[in-house]
Amino acid sequence: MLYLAALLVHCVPLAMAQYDICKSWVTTDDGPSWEFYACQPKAMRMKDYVTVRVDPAGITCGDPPERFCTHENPYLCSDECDASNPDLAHPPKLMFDSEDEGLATYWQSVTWRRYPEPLLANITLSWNKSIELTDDIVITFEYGRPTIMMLEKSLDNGRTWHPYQYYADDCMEAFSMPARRVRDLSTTSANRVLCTEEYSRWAGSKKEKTVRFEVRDRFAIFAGPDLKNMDNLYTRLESAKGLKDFFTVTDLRMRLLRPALGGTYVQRENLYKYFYAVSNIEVTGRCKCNLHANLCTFKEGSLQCECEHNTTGQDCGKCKKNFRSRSWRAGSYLPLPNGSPNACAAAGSAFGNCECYGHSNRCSYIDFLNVVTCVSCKHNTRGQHCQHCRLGFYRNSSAELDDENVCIECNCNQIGSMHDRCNETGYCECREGAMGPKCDDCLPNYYWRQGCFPNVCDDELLLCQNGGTCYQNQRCICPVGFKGVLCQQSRCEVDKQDCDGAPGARGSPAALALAMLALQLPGWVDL
Ligand SMILES: *[C@@H]1O[C@H](CO)[C@@H](O)[C@H](O)[C@H]1NC(C)=O
Ligand SMILES: *[C@@H]1O[C@H](CO)[C@@H](O)[C@H](O)[C@H]1NC(C)=O
Ligand SMILES: *[C@@H]1O[C@H](CO)[C@@H](O)[C@H](O)[C@H]1NC(C)=O
Ligand SMILES: *[C@@H]1O[C@H](CO)[C@@H](O)[C@H](O)[C@H]1NC(C)=O
Ligand SMILES: *[C@@H]1O[C@H](CO)[C@@H](O)[C@H](O)[C@H]1NC(C)=O
Ligand SMILES: [Ca+2]
Repeated sequence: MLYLAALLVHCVPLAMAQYDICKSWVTTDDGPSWEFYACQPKAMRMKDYVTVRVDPAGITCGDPPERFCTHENPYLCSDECDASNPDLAHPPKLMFDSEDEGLATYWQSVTWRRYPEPLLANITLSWNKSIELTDDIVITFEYGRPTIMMLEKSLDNGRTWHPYQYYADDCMEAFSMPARRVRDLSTTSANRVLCTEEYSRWAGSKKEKTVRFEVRDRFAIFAGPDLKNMDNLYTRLESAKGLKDFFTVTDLRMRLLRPALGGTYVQRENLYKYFYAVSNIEVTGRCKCNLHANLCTFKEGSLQCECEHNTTGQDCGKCKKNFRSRSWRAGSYLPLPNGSPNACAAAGSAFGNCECYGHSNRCSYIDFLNVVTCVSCKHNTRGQHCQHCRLGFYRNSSAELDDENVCIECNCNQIGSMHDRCNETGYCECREGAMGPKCDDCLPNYYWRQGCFPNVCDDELLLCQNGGTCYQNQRCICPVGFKGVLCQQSRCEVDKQDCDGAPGARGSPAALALAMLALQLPGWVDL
C-alpha cells in the first residue's frame, strides 16, 4: 500500500527531483558547512486530507428512501437509495474512498422531484492549509455529468470565494460567456477564468464521466506539451504576477447547477432520472510551504509544513523567533536549477545587510561612522535597525519586533510627571506627591489641583481647630473670630480691634448687602 502510494507520487509531474532538498552538508575550502536550497514537498493525493461539506441540508439521497433510474434505462426505476442501509446509502465520503474492487462507490443527490425549481448542490472541500495544484482536478460523475456547474476556490479558508472555472453545455445561455478551451490560452492569459463546453455535453453516461480543471494544460503553455521544459514554468511562476496564486487554494467548491439531461430536454413525467452522482474527486497538489520545506505532515487534523531555513508557521510564512534580523521572504525557484533559499537569519548576524524589521524600507550609509542605518523608522521606532522605541514610547512586550504595534505611547500625565518618557514597563517618572503608572494620581496625604500638593487639612492629623471645617484638604474654613491655616489663632490675639469693636457690626446683613452692591456697581459708590 505504501509502495503504491510512493509510485503514485512519482508519476506526478512536479515531483521530479528538482527542489526536493532544503540543505546539504558540504565541504568547502573553509571546512564543512550546511548549504541551503529552495525546497518544496512532494505532490500528494489531496483527497486523503480533505474535509467535505455538502449543501443544502437534505440534498443527499436516501432520507427518506427513494427510487431512481438512469438515462440508459429510463423506465426501469428500481434502483433505490436508502441512507439507513449501508448497501444502499450514498454518503459524501464515497467521493474520496479508494475503489479497490473496481466498483464505483458514489455520493448521490436526491432526484429532481421539485422540477422546475432548480436542483442545486454545493460540494465544498476544505484543507485548512494552502495547497498548490500540480495536476488536473478530476471529478468523476456516474450517470452523466451536470449540464451546468461551476468551480470556485478560496485562498483564505473559505472566507472569500472566487470563480475558478465555468462548465456548461451552452456557455452563452448559462453564463453569458463565450466558450473557450484551456488549450487555446496563451502565455499572457494562462490564469484566465473561462467557461468550457468540453465537459458538459451528453456523450452517454458510461463514455464520458469526468469533468476536469486543466492544470496540466495551463502548465503546458510554459513547459511544453509533455511538461519537459519545467525550468520555463518555474521561471514564469516567479515572474508572472498572480500566476502562483492562481494554482493555490485552501478550499474548492463545486456548485452543481443542473444535472445531466440525457441529451434532450427535461421530461417532466419521469423526474427519477435526474440527479447528481459523484464517485471520485481527485485533487493532486503539494502543501504550499513557500519553498522552505520539503516535508508536509498531517498533524492534529491539518496538513502542516515541516519548516526549514529557520522559518515557522503552517506555510513557513514567517521567521522563527530570534531569526528576524532580515524580513521574511519566500524561497525562490530562481536562479535555476537550485533556486534561492532566502533563509531567515539570526538576530545579530545582519552586518552589512541592514534590517529594519519592516519599519523602514530605506537604508543609508553613514560614511564617517562606517555603518549602514535605517532611515525614517516608522511606527514610533528608532535606531540603526529601527529596533528601539522613540522617546515617549515603550516596548509592547506582547508584540514582535516587526509588529506595527511594537511601540506604545507612554502617555505620561503632563503635570504629574517629570517628563514624557517612561521605563520598559510603561511607568512614568513622577513629580513629588504624584503616583500611578502615568503619574495621574496623588500619594496619600496629597490632593490634586493642577498637580499634587500636600494636604493642608484632613480628618486625622491636620485637623481644623476651633470648629473650622476642612474644604477639600485645601484649606480650613474658619468660624468668625479665628484665623490661621488650621483656624488655630483667635483674631483677638492678633488684632485687638476685632475684639473691641461692636460685635457683629462688620458682618451685619445690611453692611454685607452694601458691600456686594458696591462690588457689582462700582460707579454707584462714587455718587
Ligand atoms: C452554494 O454556495 C454559494 C456561494 O459560493 C451560495 O451562494 C449558494 O447559495 C450555495 N448553494 C446551495 C445550494 O447551498
Ligand atoms: C487549522 O490549522 C491550524 C494550524 O495547524 C490549527 O491551529 C487549527 O485548529 C485548524 N483549524 C481547523 C478548523 O482544523
Ligand atoms: C538556523 O539556525 C540554526 C541555529 O539554530 C543554524 O545552525 C542554521 O544554520 C540556521 N539555518 C539557516 C538556513 O540559516
Ligand atoms: C501590543 O501588541 C499586540 C500584538 O500586536 C496588540 O494586539 C496590542 O494591541 C498591542 N498593545 C497596545 C497597547 O498597543
Ligand atoms: C518601571 O517602574 C516601575 C515603577 O517604578 C517599577 O515597578 C518597574 O519594575 C519598572 N520596570 C522596569 C523594567 O524597570
Ligand atoms: Ca468512490
